[in-house]
Amino acid sequence: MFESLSDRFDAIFTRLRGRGRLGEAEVDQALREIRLALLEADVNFNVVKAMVARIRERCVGAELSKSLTPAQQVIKIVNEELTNVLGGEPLRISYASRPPTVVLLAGLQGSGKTTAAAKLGRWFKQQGRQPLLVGADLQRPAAVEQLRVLANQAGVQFWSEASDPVAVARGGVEEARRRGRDVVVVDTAGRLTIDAELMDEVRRISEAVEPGYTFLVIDAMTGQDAVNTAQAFHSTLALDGVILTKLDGDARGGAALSVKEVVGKPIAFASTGEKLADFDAFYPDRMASRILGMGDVLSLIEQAERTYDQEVAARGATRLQEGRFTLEDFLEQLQQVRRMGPLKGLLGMMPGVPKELRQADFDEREMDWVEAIIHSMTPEERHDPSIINGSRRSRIANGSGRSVADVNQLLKRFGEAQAAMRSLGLMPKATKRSGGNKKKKGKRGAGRVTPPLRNAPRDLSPLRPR
Ligand SMILES: Nc1nc2c(ncn2[C@@H]2O[C@H](COP(=O)(O)OP(=O)(O)O)[C@@H](O)[C@H]2O)c(=O)[nH]1
Ligand SMILES: [Mg+2]
Repeated sequence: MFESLSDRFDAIFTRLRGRGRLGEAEVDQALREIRLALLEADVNFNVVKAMVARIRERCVGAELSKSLTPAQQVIKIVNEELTNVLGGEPLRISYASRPPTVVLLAGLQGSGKTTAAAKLGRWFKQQGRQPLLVGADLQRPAAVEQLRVLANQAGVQFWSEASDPVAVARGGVEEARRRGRDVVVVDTAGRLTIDAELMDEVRRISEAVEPGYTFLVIDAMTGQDAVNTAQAFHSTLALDGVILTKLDGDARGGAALSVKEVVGKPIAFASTGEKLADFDAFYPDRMASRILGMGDVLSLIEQAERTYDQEVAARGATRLQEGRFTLEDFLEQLQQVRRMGPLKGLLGMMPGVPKELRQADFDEREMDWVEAIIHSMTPEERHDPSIINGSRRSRIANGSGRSVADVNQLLKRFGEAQAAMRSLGLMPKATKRSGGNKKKKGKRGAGRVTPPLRNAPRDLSPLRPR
């Protein structure tokens, strides 16, 4: 579902990230591509137009966040607008103070009403409710039987009788009261196309049972037709929301992206397969992130915005560039990153991080140890680790409760990191006296290697804003 759109967004954002500064031209280009991607995903033209206009407006007025790169800011805006288009907040069912809460399902034939009724029954049951499914589709005897079988599979109670649909629906609500059921889901008959008779029937059922919720079931695979159907139904029947089915079969997703804006009613539930379990409440924000292929990167961005002190980050970067990056700076950066939460959690939220790494067990204590060792150094030592001789190493080890080998290991890693920065041109070659330039790394500690401080500085580098 949404694969092609996801791929398009991925390409657009990758290009955007590759640019340092984003001027008007770059943003325009990205917006053109976004517009095309949405249109190709069969999103309603007016919806696309309005959405792109809003994104443009916000990008131009750029709510400049100091801790995000320009590309991240654009992505954040696109994600928020996509979430809005998909409905904003997820629908929260409020149950009738005088039970039962009646839920009426309407829709064209084959849209997935009967299946959705059973799935909804199962969902309500999971919410701790006692639903009753009522079969009011009396056009075909098989329809009632289908619901009975599905209800049975879902472990949900079922009721119907041979009379007319309005009477069955009304009778179903009375039956629910008798049985002490607190939710009633009424399945109704559909037609191949919208006709007056069908509309009249659902309307009469609706008047008879006064539903708390009327959901229109629409088949996502029918694209913009689904949206037009929704509009037609909404003009007759006051809809509370839409149940979008067969999302598993719809690679484009245009219907999902158009319903809310065109009909004015949100997607309440989404069905993604034939099995009863392939169904859930619809979460616009999660769906948007999924379409944008971002893992949970937005939570990550928000976390960074909340906790990352941009001034400190900038100070670190400057010192790096000037070749004055010391253990003191390192400690400061490390603490910044750690404030964002456990490393494992952060990696879990980053897209593109290999699964092995996401699932790896990080020993957060190792970072505690690194901090302890640096804390046990004097300011002079932090500025120029090359003065840390044997007796200083013992003192630092004692002070931090770690072994001399651990101290050696940290100094070695820091020396190597500086060497790496130099080779990347981040630090001038041997022009400064401070830092680890003069240090002969690993000299004293070599040969006594303890478990390396594997996860400390190196793994943090991707988290530093560029
Ligand atoms: N792949 C897939 N099939 C679905 C989904 N929802 C319903 N179906 C299938 O669509 C067909 C019509 O569903 P049904 O509930 O009988 O539609 P109704 O005529 O509106 O009651 C059935 O074969 C269902 O198994 C879905 O989300 N994904
Ligand atoms: Mg049916």
